[in-house]
Amino acid sequence: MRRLVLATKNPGKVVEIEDILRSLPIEIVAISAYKDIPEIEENGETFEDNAAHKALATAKATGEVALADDSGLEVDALRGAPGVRSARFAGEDLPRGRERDRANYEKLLSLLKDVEDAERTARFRCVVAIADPYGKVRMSEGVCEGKIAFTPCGCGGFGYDPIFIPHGHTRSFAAMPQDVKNAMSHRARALKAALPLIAEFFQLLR
Ligand code: ITT
Repeated sequence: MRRLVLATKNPGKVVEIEDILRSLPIEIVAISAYKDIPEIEENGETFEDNAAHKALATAKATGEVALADDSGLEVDALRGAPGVRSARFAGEDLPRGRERDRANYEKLLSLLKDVEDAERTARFRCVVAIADPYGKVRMSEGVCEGKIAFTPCGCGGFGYDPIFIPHGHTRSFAAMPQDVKNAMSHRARALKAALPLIAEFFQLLR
């Protein structure tokens, strides 16, 4: 069995990535299973910078192939914000979790309070990076277009899911079953594009 380490501390991402990559003949282990991994700083200006940095640092620290996801929400009326700063939009010091998620989307809703329906277009973007301990990195990207709701709805998923309505749907990501989100999400698209890259990494390490 070959091992792929998920270089993320976000439990919502872990659930989705494990679900989407379930059919691969590899063992998938979250970084939380490892002790004494140094904290990985995330201060790049792009999703690519952050994803590559997280994957490489994790591959080097564990000695395994690592997969990282850097993602965020781009709102047109806010000229692409919160973008790479999506996780810490409401404040740098808030601890990870439901309260921070709520603070982030409440801030977004308040910034958009005077923005009408047609102007509430947005997209989730996800860059997946795969790296090995020798320094090789490959990346893929996925996008999911949609719009920002006026009020939060649903309790599934994580992050901005309660306020994001994917294009062609009437329910938010948080109001859909997980498998419906996973069939169309930015993360699912980036991971699908990453499948040949993952295969390539495991052949090279054979
Ligand atoms: P890791 O760096 O440990 O992976 P993180 O949550 O800090 O975890 P990011 O820096 O990539 O990850 O920030 C992504 C943020 O974008 C995430 O915290 C959410 O607020 C938001 N986000 C990304 N994908 C999302 C999704 O599918 N649904 C809702 N919000 C999402």
